[in-house]
Formats: sequence, structure tokens, C-alpha cells
Amino acid sequence: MKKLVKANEPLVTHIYTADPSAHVFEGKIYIYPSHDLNEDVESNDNGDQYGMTDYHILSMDDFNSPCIDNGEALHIKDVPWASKQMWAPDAAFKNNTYYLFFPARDKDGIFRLGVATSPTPAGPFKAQSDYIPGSYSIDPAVLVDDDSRAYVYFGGIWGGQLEKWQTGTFNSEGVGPDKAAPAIGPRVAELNDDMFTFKETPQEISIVDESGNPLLAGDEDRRYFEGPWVHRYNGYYYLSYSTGTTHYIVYAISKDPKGPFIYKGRILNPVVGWTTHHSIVQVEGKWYLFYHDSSLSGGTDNKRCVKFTELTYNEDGTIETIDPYK
Ligand code: FUB
Repeated sequence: MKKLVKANEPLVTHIYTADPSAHVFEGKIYIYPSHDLNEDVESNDNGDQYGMTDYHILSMDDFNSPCIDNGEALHIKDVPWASKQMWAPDAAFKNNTYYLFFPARDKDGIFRLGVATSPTPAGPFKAQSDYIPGSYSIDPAVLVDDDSRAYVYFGGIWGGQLEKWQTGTFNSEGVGPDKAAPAIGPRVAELNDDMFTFKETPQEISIVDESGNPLLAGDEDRRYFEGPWVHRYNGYYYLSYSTGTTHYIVYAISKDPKGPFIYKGRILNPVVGWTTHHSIVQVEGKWYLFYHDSSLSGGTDNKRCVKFTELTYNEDGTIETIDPYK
């Protein structure tokens, strides 16, 4: 008998999983995670310890069912342009097709974003022969809006290389701004109808405080680090992300999918392990946070496990902060 899923417990324990992007497709819950390798690598700020080579898609009929591993959905050997490090993916449905968006390093060691397609949500997925032209950095998250326009949000500093793209082209010597200067923001680009190409040059998203001032690079409790996710609630776009060095998942809201976004608060307190990464999904009228920690490996940064918990909105549209261990 397969074990039923429980809140705040690993969805699966036979493999390490991270960076969960959850969606409801065809009446079931599908989770698109990274597949962490069971290997011992010393951690560094470049993220070399995250050497993933494939994706496995998880699914469950509902929150009273077992979580199924649907097997290998895409391997790096079948991605002609990629060399290593298949990091946080996401999926979207449009044109009667499922699209898997994923980052990996190209043959020059530069992170790019790729797309793969499948007629079914669990795959297997077939990769496009090249990465999205003009794409860079990591952690793509795709929002298909009510009007069917699709936007990809992406980017991460440090190992995610955003510091090296501040001029619009790759500068291997690029460093982050001074602490008192505006922080580097995530990027957004609308996708063309084919979902394989950008409709425009990616724009930097501005995240501001309640007075309209940009969050500063030294404001590590609030500034953007990596792992964007955008969902809609009550007419607002909610952009949530990891603060990296301070290990929070926080959020900011806007009436416009491209921002500026106004910082609102914390969604998730720090988890076991260095990274924190999440997604937010509505299932049968309730809202859920999918996240990961390193509890399954006793705290090893690159051996993580995906979990979920319920997420609560207050009447004013703010989100209650979740403590994952209380
Ligand atoms: O899983 C590799 C990287 O770690 C992801 O791309 C980041 O968001 C962080 O979770």
C-alpha cells in the first residue's frame, strides 16, 4: 500500500526532490521539481553542489492520495544545447500542449532557459534543439494569464548569474550593486504564442516598499535572490521569491503582471538547509504552498525533499506567515 501524503512531510522519500512548481492539470495535482542527486559535494556560493541531470514529475489525485513518481521525464543527454545543472523547472499548458521550462548551463557554462513539450502533463518531454533565444539565468516560472497571454519570470543572483547580465549582455566579471543601491530584480518576458520564444527583450522587475522606493541590495531580508513565482488573487498579481542569504520566502503585489511590485511580507520562515524555494497553487478552493527543505537528508544542502502546507489569506489580501515546523 502506498503511503498517503501528509502536510509538512516529504511527498516522496525514494529520491531527493527540490524546487517544486505545482499545478492542477486534468483534475490532478502535478508537481514539477528538481531531482537532487544522491552525491556528496562540498557546497559553495556558485551552487556547484546542485549537479542535477534529469527531471521526474510527481502527481497525486488529491490531498488524500499517494504521491506518484511518474519516472524520468527529461534527461540532460536529450537536451542538445545543455551541459550541466538542470535546476528549478516549471510547466504550463497552452495550445493543447504541456510545456516544461527549465534552466541549465549551455556549453559555455552560461545558464539559459530551455523548453520541452509533451501531450501529457507527466511527460516524457521532448526538448527543443536550442535554448530560448535571448534567455539567461535560472528558475523560470510561467504564468498563463486569464487572457491567455503567457509570461515567464526568471532569474537568480550568485550561482544564477544575474549580476553578470546587468548591461544586457553577459559580463563574466559582473558583480552586484553596492548595498545602498537598488537590488537586482527578477526578469519578466512575455512569450510568443508558440511558447518557444520571447515576444520582447526581458525586462527587470522593480520591487518597491510601501513608499515606492526600490528595495536596496543591502536589504537582505526583503530583496530578491531567486525562485520567482507569480499567482493571481483578488485582482492582484502576487510575486513571491526567496531572499537567499536570509532564507525567507516573501511576496510583493501589483495590478500589472510586469510590476512594479510593492513588498508586503513573509510567507515562509527559514527551512532546514540553505535554499528555500516554493510555488503557490489553488486546489478545490483552498490555497497551498509547496516548498522544500533538507530534512530527509538530515540537513544536507543538495539533498532536499518537497513538501506542502496550506496557505491562508487574511481579509485584506495579505498572507499569513508560515512556520514550517510549528
Ligand atoms: O535547485 C538548484 C537551485 O537551488 C534552484 O534553482 C534555486 O532556486 C535553489 O533552490
